[in-house]
Amino acid sequence: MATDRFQAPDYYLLDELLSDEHKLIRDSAREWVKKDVTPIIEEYAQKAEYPTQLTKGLADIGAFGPYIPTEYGGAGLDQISYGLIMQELERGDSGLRSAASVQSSLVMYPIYQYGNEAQRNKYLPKLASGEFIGSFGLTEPDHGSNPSGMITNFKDNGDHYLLNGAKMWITNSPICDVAVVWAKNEAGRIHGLIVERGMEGFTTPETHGKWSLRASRTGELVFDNVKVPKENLLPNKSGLGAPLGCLDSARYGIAWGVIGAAMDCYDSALRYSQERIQFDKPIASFQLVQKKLAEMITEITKAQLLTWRLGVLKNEGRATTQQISMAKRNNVDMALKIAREARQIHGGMGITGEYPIMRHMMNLESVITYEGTHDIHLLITGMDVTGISAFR
Ligand code: TGC
Ligand code: FAD
Repeated sequence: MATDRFQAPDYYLLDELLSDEHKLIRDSAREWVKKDVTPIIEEYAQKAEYPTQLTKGLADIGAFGPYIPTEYGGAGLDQISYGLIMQELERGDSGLRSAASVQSSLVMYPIYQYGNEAQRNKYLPKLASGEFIGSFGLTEPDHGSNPSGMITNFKDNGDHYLLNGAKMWITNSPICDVAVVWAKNEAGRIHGLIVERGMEGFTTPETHGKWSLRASRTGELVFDNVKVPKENLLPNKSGLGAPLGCLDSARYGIAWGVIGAAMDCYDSALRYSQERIQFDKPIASFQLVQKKLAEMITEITKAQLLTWRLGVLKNEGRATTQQISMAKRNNVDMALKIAREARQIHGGMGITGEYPIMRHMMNLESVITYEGTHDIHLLITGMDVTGISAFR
């Protein structure tokens, strides 16, 4: 097992922009990842298993509902703290950050924001402590980038709703206790419903054979005449804007998270290039290797600045959907390119599990697609600057 020698790059002294509390939160997440995640994550990714034993640690570092108020079990932190936790988790593995993103922004956030007091009290503390694992069902087999076309639906059936349909590509579906599911009512309006494991007709088949996010469980949510109690409908928001509001929060976390993956790849490539001798010199002496490293640290620094500013805007309630799209798109692309360059610097060793590079690279192939593809985010920016939608 390789020792974790990670040293976080901070070329523009961005630590000076963080409060002492931010640094404390970031450092405790970083230490936890070093101690509990990096020693085992490669093995779990190779086995295609989610390390369930990490759930308690995730809860302890505040990764489940970082910005959810403490009265509901959340950590009551600000948006920059949330971002920093995501960065440290994804430095470990995108699968872990995914688990925290889904639980926090896609399950706890809608229950907190769109739910009533009874729903908040019933679900949020258990989700915050990791006693419950949540999943979020928006994507369907025939409706990915275009969720408004969804066919999953529910009908009023007296004292309950009858839910039918299927969701696909759902993170944590095979292990979830509760799922926030988006479905259309008889009038075609989208609503969120809380579906619990054990409800008759609700199944969660696993998706196998992924080359990406192997340490994360993915599957379907299938509803065959599931009787959902009426009190499980999220009452305070409906329409496509409701799930899209959750995505704003999760995409923001991803924009921070992938910087962690990029930092890990850069850090590993820098060290390897200083230690690996070819032609009697460290390969770091060669201009072509230096070009790669110099461009990596430049792109990481730009992404750190973009994301820090976005965090400030988010704390002030001023970050727009479109600004979040830009950061998600830019930073995932940046991280993926850095992973590919870092892989080259490691030569043949870069394809092995002895270094984290190939695992990050494969993970990022999912991250560039989920939560809105690279091109969908480009079209969101295009629409914002031109005022013209090019989606349809
Ligand atoms: P459009 O007409 O643009 O919007 C429909 C309504 O929604 C409102 N709206 C928003 N409201 C709140 N927050 C936002 N971010 C919003 N964006 C839009 C909008 O104002 C409108 O409201 P109203 O009142 O006028 O009806 O919708 P469209 O059908 O044209 O679609 C736009 C598009 C393509 C940008 C959108 O649908 C989209 O983002 N598609 C990508 C789908 C996506 O990101 N799916 C992610 C699934 S979850 C996931 O991947 C989890 S991965 C988990 C992990 O980390 O492991
Ligand atoms: P499609 O929408 O079919 O897109 C295919 C290609 O067409 C893309 O390149 C896309 O950019 C392009 N395209 C589509 N429309 C346009 C357009 N108008 N203009 C230009 N190009 C276009 N979903 C959930 O709901 N919950 C989850 O927890 C979840 N977890 C996931 C975990 C993993 C590992 C993965 C891979 C996906 C997950 N998803 C989840 C689904 C994810 O959000 C979708 O895969 C994503 O939104 C894209 O949908 P799609 O795969 O159907 O691709």
